[in-house]
Amino acid sequence: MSTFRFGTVAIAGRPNTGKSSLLNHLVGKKLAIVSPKAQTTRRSLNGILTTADCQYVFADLPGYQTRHVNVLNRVLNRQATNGARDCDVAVLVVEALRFAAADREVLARIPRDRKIVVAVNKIDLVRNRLELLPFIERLQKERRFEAIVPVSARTGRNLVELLRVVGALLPEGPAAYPAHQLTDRDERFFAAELLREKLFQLLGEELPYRCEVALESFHEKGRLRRIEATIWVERDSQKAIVIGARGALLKRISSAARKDMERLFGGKVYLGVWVKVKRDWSGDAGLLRQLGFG
Ligand SMILES: Nc1nc2c(ncn2[C@@H]2O[C@H](COP(=O)(O)OP(=O)(O)OP(=O)(O)O)[C@@H](O)[C@H]2O)c(=O)[nH]1
Ligand SMILES: [Mg+2]
Repeated sequence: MSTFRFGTVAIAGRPNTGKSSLLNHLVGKKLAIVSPKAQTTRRSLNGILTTADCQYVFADLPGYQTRHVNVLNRVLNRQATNGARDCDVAVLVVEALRFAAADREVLARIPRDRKIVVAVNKIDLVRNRLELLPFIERLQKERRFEAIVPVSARTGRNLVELLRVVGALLPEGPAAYPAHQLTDRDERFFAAELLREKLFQLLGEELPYRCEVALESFHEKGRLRRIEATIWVERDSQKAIVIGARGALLKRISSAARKDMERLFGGKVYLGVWVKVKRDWSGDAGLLRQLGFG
């Protein structure tokens, strides 16, 4: 009989390289929120995949960033750094044909003795595949990597190979979770995250960074879940934008979030959403702790 392997796999990288998309495709379920904007992920989550001979615990981490400085960004960077340290294997996600200072910063924070596999993501966007070879050769000069695997989190290309390579690096050991368990987070977590995802997807360039979501209540009665949430913004003017003319934008946001929640939870959802102002929440360590940031 072959041996069973178990381990944690940190998915690290600078913002927007496709870490959350990769986690979702690897576990086969959309758990992590995704948007075209950088710094979508603010709270790490584990996605668990159990195969015949391996249990992987993938940790989706916030993108490590150096462009903006405030208390929230420091908290996110700390999460990213700690996550890449506390794992058996780190998967460093980079974008195909792009490796620059921001990627190097992330790599520098992964301890020297950590096993690293580089996932060169978004290869579906590379027209000439031959260009990947010199790119991979350049990557090899950055650090001793266990492997460099070109993938696409969008199409799923080569993810089986990524799983094989990562699985072989995990230590031998028994599974820590039941085989059907997909994540360590509960429905409350996903409810708040799905609402925040809609803010990233439906608001303009800057506003999502001024917004945070807090769950007020979550009640399950039969197959109906009654969920109430607050969207925190930093100013009255932002509140007016999020609500929109006659509440139209807020209605679109809530309705999109509700549909995703119903899909994920497999039951009807009543969702009530309020928009409130908390001045400078992203710069206030006390408020951030109340909002659940460690
Ligand atoms: N074309 C293409 N786009 C991708 C691929 N993977 C992710 N994307 C897109 O890249 C954008 C960022 O994806 P995310 O998964 O949110 O990236 P992330 O690294 O988790 O970003 P942060 O949480 O902000 O650090 C989204 O628009 C995704 O749809 C891919 O393989 N191909
Ligand atoms: Mg993400």
